Amino acid sequence: MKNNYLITTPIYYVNARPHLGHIYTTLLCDVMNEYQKLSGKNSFFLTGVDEHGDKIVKAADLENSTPQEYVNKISGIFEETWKSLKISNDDFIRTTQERHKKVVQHVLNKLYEKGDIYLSEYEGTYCLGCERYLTEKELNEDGNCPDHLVKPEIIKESNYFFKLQKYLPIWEKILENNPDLVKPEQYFKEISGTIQELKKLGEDLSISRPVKRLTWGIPIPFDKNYVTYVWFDALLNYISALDFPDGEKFKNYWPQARHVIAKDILKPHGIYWPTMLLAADIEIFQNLFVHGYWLGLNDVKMSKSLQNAVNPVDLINVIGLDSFRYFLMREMTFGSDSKFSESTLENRINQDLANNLGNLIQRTLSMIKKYTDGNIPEKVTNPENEVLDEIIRFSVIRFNDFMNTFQFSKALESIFVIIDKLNKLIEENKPWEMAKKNPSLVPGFLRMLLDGISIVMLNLRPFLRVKFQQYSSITGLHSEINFPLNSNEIKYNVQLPESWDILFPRIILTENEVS
Ligand code: ME8
Repeated sequence: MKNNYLITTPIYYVNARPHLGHIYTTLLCDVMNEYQKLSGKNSFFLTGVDEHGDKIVKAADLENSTPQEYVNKISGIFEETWKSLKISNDDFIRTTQERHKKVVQHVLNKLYEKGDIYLSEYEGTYCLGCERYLTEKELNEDGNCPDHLVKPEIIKESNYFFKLQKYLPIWEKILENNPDLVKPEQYFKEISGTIQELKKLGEDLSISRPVKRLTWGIPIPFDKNYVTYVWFDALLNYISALDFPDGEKFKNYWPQARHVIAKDILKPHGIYWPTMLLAADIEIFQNLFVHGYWLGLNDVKMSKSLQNAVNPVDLINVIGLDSFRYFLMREMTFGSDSKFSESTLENRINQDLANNLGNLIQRTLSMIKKYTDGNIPEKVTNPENEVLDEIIRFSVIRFNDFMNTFQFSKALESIFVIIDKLNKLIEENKPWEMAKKNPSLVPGFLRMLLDGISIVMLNLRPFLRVKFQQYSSITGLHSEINFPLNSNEIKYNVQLPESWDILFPRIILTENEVS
């Protein structure tokens, strides 16, 4: 069981096409999935779409479609996008699927029978964008939702309520005993703070909507006048996709669940979901990993509703998928916000990939071509080698520590320490002069560089899938090596080919190339 790993993205609303924010979270999970697989885990990667709620009905109306026609169309676009980005998800859950509805109704019945759901009246400020009531404290100084920048509606109605208050103290205790459950720490603190606020307010969670206001939802099984509140419905995707309650997937993967979200949906995941799990007698997830926002113009969270979202497909066509993946993973420090601009993208790719890594590879392969006639030299041991081995050993340990906690930016930085050292070794040892003064040392020196590069490329596999394949087909590097890497396993075919394409060309992004 410990060898299993479940990774989930949020299920995205289908009121618009995927934008950079959705793509980021999905790529992040894809990189982790790949990393876990390379580390010998049975990793299951779940993503999907959230198809119910007011927002979807409004979006369908605008297109003169029925909600079902509309969600079929946009869900299809999400699936196609993941295919075109080579995302290796194992399942794609849609909340309109029967398998999902069945589980939502099962859980609702269970909680109702247990007495954890009751009918009551409520009045509050409701943000349609967030699909939840916001407390006064959550509004900005203009009284608007801070994410959607619109005034929430005042809504008063009878609804079914889930006894949130009953489970808050239990959840609080669990958090106290598991300080690593929510990462990074600032979000752990935020959840602890929200628990205190909610306890003070003393309110439970409304989990239904009257059909006279909304029909596009999962019917409440014990009252046909209501449908299920979209968050109560959506959060259950994480177990309905695993065939809860009796499915093998649920038994095998749920105990190893890791959820990845951005901070916009911290409250539903950090408060509603765990209390729902507690009420349903289901084990709490292992971790909740929370990232920040990609910011667009004027440093505002990128989102389709604000019309400031980047269309990444155009960019990817220009710079390639691997470079794009690398940029997103390197640029955003996990947990913090990041600004997206074409100039940062261009600089990052040219600096890190073209100049540092790309040149290192190109120079080393060209020297092997020149000084050993393209034959991969034999390995020798020398003092330089030992220093480099120590740097590699240290960097790789750091890489793995950072990878396991989603700190991909720092993980990549650790690998670039090796790249910098290899570049420095070339500058200091000047193999072109060595070839004149001490030619017998050249092959061993080049082999040392090549092995260093191979370790770099093997570690970068979860980020640079296509480039790694290209590198291993040039060098004949045997690629069936899992994490943790053992440098003794590094083996090559004997000869470099006559020529090869440059792995990391410089990119130029002009106004004309990207719309
Ligand atoms: O909230 N920066 O769906 P959603 C970074 N259906 N990530 C971003 C982002 C940005 N500017 N914008 C969006 C929902 N995201 C619910 C979820 S889960 C049971 C239900 C990413 O379409 C990020 O992962 O609004 C964020 O949490 C998610 O998209 C919200 O997607």
